[in-house]
Amino acid sequence: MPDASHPTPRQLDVAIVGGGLAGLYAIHRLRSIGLKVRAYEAGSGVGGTWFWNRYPGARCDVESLEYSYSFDEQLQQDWKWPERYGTQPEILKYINHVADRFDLRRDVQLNTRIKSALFDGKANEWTLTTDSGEQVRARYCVMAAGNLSTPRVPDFKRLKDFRGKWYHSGLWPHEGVDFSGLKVGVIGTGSSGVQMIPLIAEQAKHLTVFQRTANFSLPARNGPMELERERTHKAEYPARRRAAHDTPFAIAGYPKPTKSALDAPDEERNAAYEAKWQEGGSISYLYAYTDLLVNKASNDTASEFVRNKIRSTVKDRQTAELLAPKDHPIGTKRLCLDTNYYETYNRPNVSLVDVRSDPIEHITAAGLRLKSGAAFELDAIVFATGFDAMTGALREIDVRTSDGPNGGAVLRDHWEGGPLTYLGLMVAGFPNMFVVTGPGSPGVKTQMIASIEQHVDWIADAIDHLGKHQLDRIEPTPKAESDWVHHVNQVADSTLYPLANSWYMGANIPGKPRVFMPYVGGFDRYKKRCDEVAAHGYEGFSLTRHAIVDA
Ligand code: N01
Repeated sequence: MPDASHPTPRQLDVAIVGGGLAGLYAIHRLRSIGLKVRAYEAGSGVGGTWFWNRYPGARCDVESLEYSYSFDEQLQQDWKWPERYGTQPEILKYINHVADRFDLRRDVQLNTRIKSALFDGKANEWTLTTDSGEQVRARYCVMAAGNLSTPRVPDFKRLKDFRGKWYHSGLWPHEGVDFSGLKVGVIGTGSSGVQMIPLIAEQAKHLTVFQRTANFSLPARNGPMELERERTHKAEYPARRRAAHDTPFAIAGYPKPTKSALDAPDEERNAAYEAKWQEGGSISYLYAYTDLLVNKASNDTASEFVRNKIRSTVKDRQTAELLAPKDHPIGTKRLCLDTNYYETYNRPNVSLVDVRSDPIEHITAAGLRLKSGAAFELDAIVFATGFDAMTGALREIDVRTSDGPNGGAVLRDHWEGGPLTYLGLMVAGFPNMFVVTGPGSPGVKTQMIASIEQHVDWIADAIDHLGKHQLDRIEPTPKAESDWVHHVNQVADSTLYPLANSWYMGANIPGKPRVFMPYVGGFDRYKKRCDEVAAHGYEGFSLTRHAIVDA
């Protein structure tokens, strides 16, 4: 029921869920084909991930000249990135600039969380309901709610008893946190933990890192933007962006590897890894040889190189061994980039605790206690414990249809055994609902903004195509969906990715189905497939016309 304060539902062509990089580009692109659109954003500002993740050291692990929109040549020429990798405040500033420059804010409704989305088959229309009870009707719905936007605090017992303050990396206070003089505990050593640990260590009286799984991290080699590099990059921008479309990660400029790591003599191989290590960045390293992500023996050489770097950096041998990952091949979990991460463990005020062998039993008023009984006194606890990735944001919305071949469908039920999509773009049984960079798409394995633009362009073209052909409904066939899911799994199974307990697999959420969610066949292959599907009259989709009946 609509709230009394919102008696008349707003009528749109497209309702967009999310006001991050994807939602904002969707407003711009869909407006350009004459559609009435509006984005609904839970935060009090635009920016999505970059609005929420304000923890110390938060910055992108893709270089700034790449990690930016390409849709407007003047924008990419004008914007000046001060550093090789953008910091969270810098990226948020950029996103706000884009919102102003393209007049996007008038179609963003902030402080508004979408609670449900119901498709009425007779009216051929989605009705979205917000947390204040407002209803919005739209022919199409674009889910741009993010892949890492549902923060997860593990279910530790007695957290409410803790007398100190606790924080999650993805819900960081806007005013910042001063850890000076405090005993701080950080739980989690993924990308967020690895970035914040060196900076918290500089402030805190003592920092204890609670590590369950060691992660590989490479030096970012961040620094001020080199002016010559910026000049050449900008001179070649359009060509570089086009070239990026023909690469697996949607980033151009890395020489394509030509041989297996096993075909290089030890000395040559170590020299290659050393050069990549000195250069900084993860793509360059994983792209050193053709088979680092598909051949375990090849990967072992790259993994061992980094383990040896950790051993030579961290002075305490036991700590070094704990930090050296041995349970997964390098690159099969998101490879971290850091500034002084391993060096931080040489500080006298930092200690590492292995909570794999001795798990956290519960939180106490004064800190936390491990299963063995060991107790730690803490003034603050930071959860760098990740997100309900890829499906969390959509599962939090009650998405359903009012009718269908088997009665109404419920997205949570449809995805009970793991997410099902066709091309990561649409879900069978949920007409006119598009997903941006969702499960089944390569999004999270690429330069994300390139994927966002590619997805949104495809969606805009599809809606435009429908309009031009007097059609008003699109949905994938169940067969196209199951074939795609099969293909996504087959491709993943031909790689080393499934060997890691990663958020790609849903492994970080107890009870979540273990299904490999991203498409790891590469952005280039994926884009080609999407283009072919469209060129062949939206192969695998059913496109129809429905009479509109007033509700
Ligand atoms: O989260 P994570 P994140 N007890 O899920 C541990 C992107 N990102 O926020 O591995 C103890 O990677 C967990 O341990 P385990 C990027 O795509 C990008 O760091 O499950 N520990 C792990 O160590 C990234 O991959 C950037 O055994 C527990 C950690 O918490 C993604 O976001 C920066 C635990 C969670 O790591 C997520 O990164 C930041 C428990 N009960 C993030 N539960 C950049 O662009 C969980 N953990 C650089």
